[in-house]
Amino acid sequence: MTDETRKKTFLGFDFSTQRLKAIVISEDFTVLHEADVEFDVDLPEFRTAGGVVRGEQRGEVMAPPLLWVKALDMVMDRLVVAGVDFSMIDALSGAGQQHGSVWWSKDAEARLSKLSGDEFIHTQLATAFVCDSPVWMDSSTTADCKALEEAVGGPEELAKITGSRAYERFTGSQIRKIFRTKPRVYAATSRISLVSSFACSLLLGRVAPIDLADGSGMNLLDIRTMKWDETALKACGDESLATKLGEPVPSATVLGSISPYFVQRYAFKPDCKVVAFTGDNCSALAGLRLRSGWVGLSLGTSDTLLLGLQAPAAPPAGHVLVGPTPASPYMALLCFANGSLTRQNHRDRLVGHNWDAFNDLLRATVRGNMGYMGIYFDTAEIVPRAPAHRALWDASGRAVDKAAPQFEARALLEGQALARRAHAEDMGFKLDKSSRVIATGGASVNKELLQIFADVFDTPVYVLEQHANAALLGAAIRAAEVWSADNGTKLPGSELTVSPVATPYPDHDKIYTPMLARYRELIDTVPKLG
Ligand code: XUL
Repeated sequence: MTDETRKKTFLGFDFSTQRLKAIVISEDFTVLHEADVEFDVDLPEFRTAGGVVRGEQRGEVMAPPLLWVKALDMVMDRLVVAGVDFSMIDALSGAGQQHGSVWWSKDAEARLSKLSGDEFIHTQLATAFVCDSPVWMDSSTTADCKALEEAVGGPEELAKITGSRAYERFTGSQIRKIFRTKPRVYAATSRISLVSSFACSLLLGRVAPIDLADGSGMNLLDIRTMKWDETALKACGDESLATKLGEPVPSATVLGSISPYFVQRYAFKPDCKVVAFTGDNCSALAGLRLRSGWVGLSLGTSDTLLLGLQAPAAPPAGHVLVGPTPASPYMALLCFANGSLTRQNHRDRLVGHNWDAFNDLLRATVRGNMGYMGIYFDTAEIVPRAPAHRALWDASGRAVDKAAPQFEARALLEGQALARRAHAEDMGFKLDKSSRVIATGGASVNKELLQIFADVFDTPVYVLEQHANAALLGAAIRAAEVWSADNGTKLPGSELTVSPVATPYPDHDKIYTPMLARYRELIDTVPKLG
């Protein structure tokens, strides 16, 4: 077979909160192989819970970057066992949980450039990081957010420039906190990466640039000029910050060829291309190929609502980011921190480790839940900004400590769906009879959950037929498409198809319209963060 006639394959990674996933697709986007590593289970030595560790101060949430490095070693070996022929891979790319920052030490770049194929990467990068990585669940930077907003002229001004008012998890305020509270860590740092660009660096063999889409989740990037905003940089660090961050690049960029480490150890071809990695939500948007009127609903550790935009506009929703593909130059994003981890916690509490048993509970009570409603914030919530809190009410509006398990199960999921709809509406997401919700992420395989979303949103819910995880599939598809455009080689590609999994019941309106109004009243009574 000549190089021109042999089928091409592409590799995608997703460095998400709880696991690292990898996928190999063919040139027509068929899934060929998959592997994953679950941090808590496969790497117990890092003592993470849900992929993160809690810090000493209230709201601090981080992850040790070596965990992710070791997971990469592991997932590569699992791909070998799955039978992947790495010499057939033409390009790779990836996605990473958004906002988290990785702080490289002064000798990191040199170490990255001469990794020896005889050893695991994690043993060679043991001293490459100066601190643990603050991640998106961190809510400890409220004071830094206020200072950043003040420095640029207020929250609206910051939103106008960067697409978002200041949020605790956004990387600018996280950098400011380290600059302020740990000056020696800041000084010892040569480069700061996002989780996506850090992961890309491991494959590239040098510190990879931050891509514009994930870079716009930092409160530091001017989303119109596509450059770092000087005033925001100055508010978050010193004159070395621009160098520490490096110049951002468009997400659709081929950064170079794979690190020789992977050629030696896994027999990749030396010219296998590395396409810039991006944020998981940006990658999901690329994977979902949303058409006008379609809204992406990503049900992962966090739940997010995603929308493609043609222009930056004033934020119609929580955040406006630079889009990951030329087809979506901008995107809107709304993020809820209490997603799958919270669902799992309460499933375990109510019925043990079993989704079927949990779904049986849901079916044991009616839609509308006989008036029981609940708010379950196991971790600080982003929308609305609220500390960890749990509340449950009965049909008469009385707060109760607990209810029968079936009522709690339905109160949790209906409460989540109502919150997604209420806050999406408040922030300008337009959902009407012509809308479609396209669900993705781990929990999108749960039809009972999707039925609740269909009823509450008054919209049919669809899923991608090709894969339940659009961020992961999107990573491999971006690798294929960016490689193809760069290389001038046309790929057969394929139209991704969506199929309906839940349609609203005829009486959904009678049940959920009053509940939506009740949710709005109840959420007002819940404590909020300052
Ligand atoms: C988005 C956000 C989360 C993370 C989770 O703004 O904070 O969705 O990307 O992976």
